[in-house]
Amino acid sequence: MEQALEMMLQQKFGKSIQDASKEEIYTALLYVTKEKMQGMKRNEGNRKLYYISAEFLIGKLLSNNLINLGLFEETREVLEKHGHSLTEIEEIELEPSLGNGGLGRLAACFLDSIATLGLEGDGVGLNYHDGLFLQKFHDNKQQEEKNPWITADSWLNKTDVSFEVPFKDFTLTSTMYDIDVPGYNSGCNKLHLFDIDTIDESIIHDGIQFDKEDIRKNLTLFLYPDDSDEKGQLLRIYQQYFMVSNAAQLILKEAEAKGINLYHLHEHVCIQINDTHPTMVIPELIRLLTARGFNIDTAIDVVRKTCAYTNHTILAEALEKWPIYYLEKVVPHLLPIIRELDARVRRDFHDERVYIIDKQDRVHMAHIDIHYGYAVNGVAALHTEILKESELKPFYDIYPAKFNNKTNGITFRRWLVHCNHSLAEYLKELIGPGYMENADELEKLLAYKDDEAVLGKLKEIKKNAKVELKNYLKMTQNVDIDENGVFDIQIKRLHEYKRQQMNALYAIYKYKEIKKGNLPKRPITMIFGAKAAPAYTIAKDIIHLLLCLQQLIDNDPQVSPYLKLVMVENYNVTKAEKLIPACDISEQISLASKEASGTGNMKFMLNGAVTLGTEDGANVEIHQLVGDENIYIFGEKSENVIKLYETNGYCSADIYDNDPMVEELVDFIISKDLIRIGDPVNLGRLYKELVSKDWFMTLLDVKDYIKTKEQMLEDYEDETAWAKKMLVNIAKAGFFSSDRTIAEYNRDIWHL
Ligand code: GL4
Repeated sequence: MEQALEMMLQQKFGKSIQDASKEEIYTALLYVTKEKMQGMKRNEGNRKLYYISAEFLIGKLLSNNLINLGLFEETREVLEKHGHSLTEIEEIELEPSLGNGGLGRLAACFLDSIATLGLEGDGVGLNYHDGLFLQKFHDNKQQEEKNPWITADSWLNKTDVSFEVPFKDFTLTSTMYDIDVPGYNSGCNKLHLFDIDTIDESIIHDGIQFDKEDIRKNLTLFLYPDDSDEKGQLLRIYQQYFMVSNAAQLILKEAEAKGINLYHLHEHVCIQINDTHPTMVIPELIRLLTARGFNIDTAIDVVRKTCAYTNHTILAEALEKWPIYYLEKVVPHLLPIIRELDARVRRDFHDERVYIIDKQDRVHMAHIDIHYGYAVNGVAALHTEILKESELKPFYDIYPAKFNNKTNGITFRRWLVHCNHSLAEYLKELIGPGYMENADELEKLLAYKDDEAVLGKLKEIKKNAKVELKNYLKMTQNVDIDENGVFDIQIKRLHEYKRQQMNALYAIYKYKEIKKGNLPKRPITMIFGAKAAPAYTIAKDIIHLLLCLQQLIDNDPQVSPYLKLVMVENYNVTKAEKLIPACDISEQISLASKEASGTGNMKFMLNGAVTLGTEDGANVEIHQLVGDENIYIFGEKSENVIKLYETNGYCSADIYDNDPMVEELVDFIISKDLIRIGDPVNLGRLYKELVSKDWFMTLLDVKDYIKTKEQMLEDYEDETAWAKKMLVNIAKAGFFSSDRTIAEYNRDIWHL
C-alpha cells in the first residue's frame, strides 16, 4: 500500500506522502483502491441477480472498500506512519446521498453481502446528482438545500453502455456509470447507476426548487422530488420508467452477449424488485420480449419466472397507485400490456381487491408484482405475518407458496469493523476473527458474561466512543455534551409512525421533573437525527418542536446540567457511524405493526446499546434472541393496534381529556415557554394533531413509554448489570448479519 500510494501521488500530483495534502492523499487512495478493484475477479454463476432499487444509500466508500480488499489495517498504519489518520482523510470524501432511509441502506448492505458470499449480483439504480437533499436548521426549522456529491475524482466509472429510453413525446439516451462492489475476501460485483448527459443543476433555485417539466434537465437531479402536485408525480414516473427500461435493456443485452436463449431467461436471470418503484420492469420486459418475437403468453410466463418482489411497508401511502391517465402521458406504450395483465387477473379471480386497475382507474403497482412475480417477501417475521394475515391477505389466499419472510440484516463490515474499530478488535482478541465471516460466532462472547474484566473493557470502549462523539458534535455543530451522561438516541427518518413526538413528550416530562427538583442521577443526553420529507408538514412540525425544546433546555440553567437535547443536522450514514457506537439507549418506539423491520435497531444492538422498543418489526426478533432481561419493551401489541384501526376504536381526545398527566405534557407544546421560542402555527398544528387525531397513537403508549424509560435509567446505574446487557446484545446480534439474510434470499428465492 505504501508503495502504491507513493506511486499514485507521484503520478497524479508529483508529490511524496510527506508533502501531499489530505485532499491529495484521499484522491491517490481513491485511485489505488479503484485499481485494485479493477484487478479483482468478477463473481460468476449460472444465474445472475439484478437488484433494482430507487435507492442505494451506500455511504462513503473508502474505508469499506479497503476493509473488503483486506487493506484497511495496512492503510491505517501507512497513514499513521506519515502523521495522518484514515478518519481524517475520509472526511474529504463526500457522502453520496442516494437514499432516504432503511430501504436504501438495506440495498447497500445487501450489495456488500451478495459480493461477499461470492454471488453474481449487480445493483441497478439512478445517478441522482443532488441526492435526497441536504438538511439545514434555520429558525428552528428544517430547510432543504441541494446535496451535490459527484466530483471529478469519484467512485463512479463512466461506461460506454447506453440505451434509448422511449417516452411518449421524446426519447432519452442514457449513460451507465458503474461503482465497483468488492466482497469481503471474495469477488467483485457492480452497482450500475443510469443517468443522462443533459442534466442541468443550474435550474435549481431557492433551496431545491426547479422546473419539474424540463425532463431533459431534471430527470436525475433528485431522489424523490416533491410529488405533492401532478408535475411532481409525472416526474417520478419518468424516473421510474427510465430506471427500469435501462435495467431491462441491460439484462437482455448481457443475456444475449452470453448467448442465452431468451426463452430460458429465467434460468439465468433473476430480478429483485425492491419495493414498488421498479415495478414497471415487468411490463417493460414483456414489451421488449414481444418486440423480439415472443408471443404474449410466453413473454408473461418467462417474466413471471424471473421477477421477485420485496414489500417494505404496510403504510398505504407508500404502496404506489398511479392513475392510468399519468401513465398514458409518460409511457403510453406500457398501457396495452398493463391492461392485458389486469384482464388476465379479472378472468382468473373474481375479487376486485386483487385487480391491478381499480374502479378509479388507478394502477396498483404491488398487485402487478404479486401476480406477475414468483416470490413475495416481507422483511421481518411480524411484518410478513401481517402481510399474509391482513394487508395482503386476498393475495396470500391465492398464492400461499409465493409468500416468504426474509428478516433484514446489516453488514458487519460497515456497522462494526469500520464504525467501531476498537470494539471489533477487542472481539477479535476475545473470540477470534471468525465472527467476521461467520457472525454466529459472536455467541462465543456469552462465555464472558460474568467476567468483570471483559465487562469493564466493554464499558471503556463505549466511553471512548462517547468521547469521540462529543468531540465530533463540538466540531460540527458546536454543541457540548457530557460523556458521563446516558446517551439516548433516536435516529431515523422523521415520520409520525416512528413517533419522535412521543420521545419529545418524554423530554417535556423530564424537563418538568427537573424543574420540580426531581433530578436524574446522571445527565441524560437525548440525541435525534432525522430528515422530514419536504412536503410532509407534520413531520416538519415535529422537527420544529424538537429544535425548540433543544433551545429551551439549553437556555435554562436549572435544567441544562441534567438534560440535553441535540438534534443532529443532516443525519446521514456518516453521522450514523459516529452516533451508533456511542449509544446506550436505542429508541425503537414505532407504533406496533407499522415498522416493517427497522435496521437501526440491529446496528445499535451490535454496538452494545440496549433497545427501548415496542413489539414491532425486527424488535420482536431481537426480544426473542436477547430475552426479557436485555431489552425494554412497552406499549400496545400489534394485534390490538390492528383491531383498533379496524374498529375505529382509538380516540386520542379521550386519553387527553381523562389523563391529567398526558394533558399536561401535550399542553406544554403550546405553552408560553415554547411559543416564545417557536412558531405558533407549527406548534399549534402539532398540538391539534395529537389531541384530535393522533393517527399513530402516541397518547396510547406515552405513559408506558415514560415509565419504561425511567426504569431503564434506574437500571443503568447498576453498571455491571448494564454491561452484561450490552454483552448479551452484542453476542446475539449475529443473526442480523446481512450475510445470513442474503444466504436465505439465495436459498429460497434467487437460486444463483
Ligand atoms: C422500510 C421500512 O420502513 C423499514 O422498517 C425497513 O427496515 C426498511 C428495509 O426493509 O424498509 N420501508 C420503507 S418504504 N422504507 C423503509 O425504510
